[in-house]
Order: sequence, then structure tokens, then C-alpha cells
Amino acid sequence: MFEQVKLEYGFGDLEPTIDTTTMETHYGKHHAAYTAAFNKFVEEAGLSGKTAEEILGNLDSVSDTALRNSLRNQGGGYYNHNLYFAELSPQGGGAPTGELAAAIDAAFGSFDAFKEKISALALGQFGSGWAWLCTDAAGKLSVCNTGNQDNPYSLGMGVTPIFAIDVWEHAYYLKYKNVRADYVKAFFDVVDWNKVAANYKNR
Ligand code: MN3
Repeated sequence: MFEQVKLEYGFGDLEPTIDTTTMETHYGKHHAAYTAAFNKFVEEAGLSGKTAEEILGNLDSVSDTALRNSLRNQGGGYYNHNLYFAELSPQGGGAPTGELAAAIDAAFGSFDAFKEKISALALGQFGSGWAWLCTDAAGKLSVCNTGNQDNPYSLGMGVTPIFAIDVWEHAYYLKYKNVRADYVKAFFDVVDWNKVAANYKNR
């Protein structure tokens, strides 16, 4: 059974960057629904015991088109939000240090240049989707965006996501309305770079 990541903060603790109602709805309704649906389809597909990464990375092995699409959408919704909610903290913000900081500098030139690049991808994603920071097995970083609940696994990109920005309207619309740019700019205030660094280390 897949379970939602346990939050290390309360729904209201990310205020004012992310408002309480958005957190309640996003985690308590949207993510809960993706997780329940993913569990149902995993069982239906006979894939219990596999990791989400394994399932999403091997969707071609599911021959039934409707079931494959359900696993892709609900599994992405489950996995993507686990990464997203776990990387947030009321004590977030600032900049990464250590190995992750060095890798960001090597790939993008500077942390500011990285922020600019991933923010542009987040804003440039037409409609619902995600912007990602990913690493390859050797530790080389890259950024990309994806539509709907796709992710680097379901798209077979061969990289491991370590940081995600949710740009579905449900992630920001109650507070930021149509101004996605303001959400993306503020979002960095609640990112716990220690969590992202741990994801990088565990690649
Ligand atoms: Mn979302």
C-alpha cells in the first residue's frame, strides 16, 4: 500500500507562502485521492510490491491502455506530491550548501541562475504540470518540465527527480489566483534545501 508522505509541519505552517486552505485541499483531498486511486489500480494491475518508481518506469509492461493511463496519471499524482510535500518546511528558504550547491554551480553557473532557469520552465509549462530538478547516476543535474502528472519516470528520461515545483492551479490559485509567477517566486521561501540535498545524496 502506498501512503502519503507524513508532513513534518502543520497545514498552516507554510503561511504566508502557501495558505492553509490550499494545504488542506492539496494534501488532504487531491493527494489523498491520487494515492487511493493509485493503490486501487496497482492492485488491479497485479503490481503490488513494486515501488512507484518501478511502476512508472515500466508502464509499457501494462498492456491494457486504460489501466496503463490510470497508473500513469494516479501514480504520477501520488509520487510527484510525495516529493513536493516532503521538500517543504516553514524553516525553508536560503540556498543549498555542500555537495548539492557545488553540483548546481557546475550545471547552471550559480544558484540564482538555476532558480531563473527552473522558474522559467515552471512558468512556461502550458496548463497543468511540474518543473523538475533531476540528477543522473553520476550526479549531473538537469532541469525540465512535464505536463499533467507525468514525471521523469513515466517519460523514461533516465534521471532521478530530486526537487519539484507543482504548477497545477490547485497548488496556488486560492492565494495567487492567475499569477503563477508570484507563486513560483515565493515558493523558494519554503523549500528545505537539506531535504533536496538528501534526495541528491540518495540518488
Ligand atoms: Mn498538486
